[in-house]
Amino acid sequence: MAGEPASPAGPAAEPRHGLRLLILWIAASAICCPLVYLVLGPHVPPGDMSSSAANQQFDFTVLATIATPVILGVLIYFGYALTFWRAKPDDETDGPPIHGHAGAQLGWIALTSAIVLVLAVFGTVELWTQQGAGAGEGPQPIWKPNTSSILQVQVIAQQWAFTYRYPQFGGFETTQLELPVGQAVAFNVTSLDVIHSFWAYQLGVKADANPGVNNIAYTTPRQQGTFVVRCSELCGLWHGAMYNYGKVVSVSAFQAWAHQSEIQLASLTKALPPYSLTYDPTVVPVLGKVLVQLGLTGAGGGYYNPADPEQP
Ligand SMILES: [Cu+2]
Repeated sequence: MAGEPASPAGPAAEPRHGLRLLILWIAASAICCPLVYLVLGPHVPPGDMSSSAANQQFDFTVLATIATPVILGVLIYFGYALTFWRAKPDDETDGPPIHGHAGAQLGWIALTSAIVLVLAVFGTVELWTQQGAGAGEGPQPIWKPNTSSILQVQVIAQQWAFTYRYPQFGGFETTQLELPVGQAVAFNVTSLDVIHSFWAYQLGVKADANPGVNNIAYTTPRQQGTFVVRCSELCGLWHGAMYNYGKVVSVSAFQAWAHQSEIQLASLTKALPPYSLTYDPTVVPVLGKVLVQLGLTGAGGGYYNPADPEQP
């Protein structure tokens, strides 16, 4: 200590830095871990609007809670070293020599390995029990919801919009995405041109949209409300404008909307290619001409092109 006479006991007078650090670290972790899990957790994106979103929020919260003691350990050591091991002005002497410590090295390897392996098991279980956790599982999903009642929604990405077909309601196609609350949904995601990515942010759903591929993602909406749909794969000039909003509504409101859309869009649906899991992109320009000839492009299911000033 400054001003004190040098102790004849020498190093024996050093405080027990390791013990101090350990106590500081345990106390800070005991305070901060519950705060991260209980207070921050409910605000972690993407929220809990659907089963997959809630699942992701839980996973992120668990990871943040596990990371908290690691971050605290680094910051506390950093702060402690700056405070107590700072070189005094004009002190040009060397610090004490550092020796290897087999126990610390083995402990470090064992602990970090255990954390990684436990998290690998945790991640696999979370994917499995949550039917792919809202991610695209490809054309033959290995994890499916435990129910035969699944609403099929086809997501058709194209430069630069998403359209949706509802095969259980006559296969009508629309630019509006509506889903019933509490109902398992299978998104069948495909593309008509380049690679896009269907990202329904608040639903915690993200699946690549590849031409000629049916990429399936599952979720179950839990709350009514609006969610954002964005393209999450750079897909050309108007990629940034490739977004809109979807809605989760009551089951009765969804049924009414779907039946009404089926009837209203019936003439357009007849001109569309029959519902299929993928579409031949070379047919699309021909289809566009047919729709124009039939005067059907303004019927709500047309291919909106933001680059074309002629379109509404
Ligand atoms: Cu896109």
